[in-house]
Amino acid sequence: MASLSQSLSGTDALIIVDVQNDFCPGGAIPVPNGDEVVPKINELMNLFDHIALSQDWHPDGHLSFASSHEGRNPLDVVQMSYGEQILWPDHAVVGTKGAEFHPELATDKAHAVIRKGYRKEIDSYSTFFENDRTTPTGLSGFLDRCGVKRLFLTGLAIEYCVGFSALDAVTEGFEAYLVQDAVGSFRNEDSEPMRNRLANAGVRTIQSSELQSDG
Ligand code: VGL
Ligand code: ZN
Repeated sequence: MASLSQSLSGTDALIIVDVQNDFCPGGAIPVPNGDEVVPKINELMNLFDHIALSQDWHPDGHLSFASSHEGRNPLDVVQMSYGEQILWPDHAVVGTKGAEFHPELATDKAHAVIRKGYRKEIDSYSTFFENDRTTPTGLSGFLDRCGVKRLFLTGLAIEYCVGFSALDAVTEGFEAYLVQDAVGSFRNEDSEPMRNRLANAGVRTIQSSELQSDG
């Protein structure tokens, strides 16, 4: 088999999705071993000229929280103005420890921090568009202005925020790669449908060991 190894250049960007305490062990919606992506992502940061972090950033009483809907529980589905919305435990609340990035994530190396989900009525899984599918986060503008063509996606979690970010990356005209060993999943068994959607959309997969800087 031909080597999948990719030489990186100035038109490549590393996208790090929601590596926050609430998505790591001990957090509100933990990804088992979610913190294991941190050292891998920190190493990858040394290879890229463009690095963007996303941060799930919800006000108190956000409508994606089950606690905002009388009699509802986490994982119930409700109807929002833009369609169906899964309800979650309170998480990534502005100003809380859970909303902060994992303490070992090398955030100093990032060039942009894109916050999402800060409008009370709209959730946001994707780092490009909120769940109404029309409100942009601004990430495409940043990447376009920097001349970026290829995106390498990492972070938490494949089923929601990483997955929808990768799908939008393709529709926004980028070539998208999922860095498999630097992406966490809530439950491996449940990530299959999203992995299939990504493959069908043309998102490629790669291991972090296959990436190298060209200079
Ligand atoms: C996420 C559920 C709710 C994620 C964010 O980062 O995958 N999941 N908010
Ligand atoms: Zn959220």
